[in-house]
Amino acid sequence: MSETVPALMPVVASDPSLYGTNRRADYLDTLADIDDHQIARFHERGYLAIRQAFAPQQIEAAGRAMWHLIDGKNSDFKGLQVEADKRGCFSSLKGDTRRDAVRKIWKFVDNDDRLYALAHAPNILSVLARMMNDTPVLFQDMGLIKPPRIGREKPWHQDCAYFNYPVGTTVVGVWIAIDAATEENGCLHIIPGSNQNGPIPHFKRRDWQICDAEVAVPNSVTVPLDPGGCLFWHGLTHHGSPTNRSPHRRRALQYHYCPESAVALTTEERLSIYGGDQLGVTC
Ligand SMILES: O=C(O)CCC(=O)C(=O)O
Repeated sequence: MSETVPALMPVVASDPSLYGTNRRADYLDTLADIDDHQIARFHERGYLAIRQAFAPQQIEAAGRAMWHLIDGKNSDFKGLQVEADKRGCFSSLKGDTRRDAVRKIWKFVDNDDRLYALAHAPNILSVLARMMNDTPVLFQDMGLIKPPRIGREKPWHQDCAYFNYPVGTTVVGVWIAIDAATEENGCLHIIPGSNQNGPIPHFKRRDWQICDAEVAVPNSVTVPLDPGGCLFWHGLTHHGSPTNRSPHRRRALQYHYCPESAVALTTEERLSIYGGDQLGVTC
């Protein structure tokens, strides 16, 4: 998610013992179901999952926008993260071979009106404002792609371990399913209530992540979503996603917001909170 992410490594199947599938998240049907009680639940449990947040036409348009950027149709756009072994030949790749070589796109909201519109949808911003009790400011935009059979694991982490904001800042991630996200193709797994335990040490292992031995897998739930479903989660909520070993692609958009009044930390200050090595913790 940031400069701390190591270069992509060969795809290795995620360890199934880290990703339980026995329990599902609780869901609301639509954004209109988010009342004050649900805002309080968000702070208690660290997430709200919404079955249908966006109209099918908006999601189809966002999916086309992602392909437009990945297919190289917008020469101003430079935010592609391509697999290391495809970087040399990427410009000559076409069709699915090209699309499957990309793991991540970012910094696109100013390049595409369709993706900007989703990030600034009034009903999303109004939910965020109630969660933060402040005006939400978009500070990161990403598209996350797990191609069929080779989509990578995102190991368990807290998003706030990547961002330079003080503990106590309500950072919120909004993850929008563009394709169906299933347990087979690498949907998100989260630990309800883990946001209440504060920051925990992160280590550079397969990624910048929580130590595998510290993940409370028995408390985790899966968050499958149909296209147009979305997940709001608190920046301290533990979450991760396994590899995609299915024949189905999984694309998602992920937007991160902070309160307008948030102040910035330095990276050193952040690492003095989240950096396992700096804290002298072993993993
Ligand atoms: O899309 C995913 O599988 C996980 C993304 C994620 O958790 C992140 O980038 O922080």
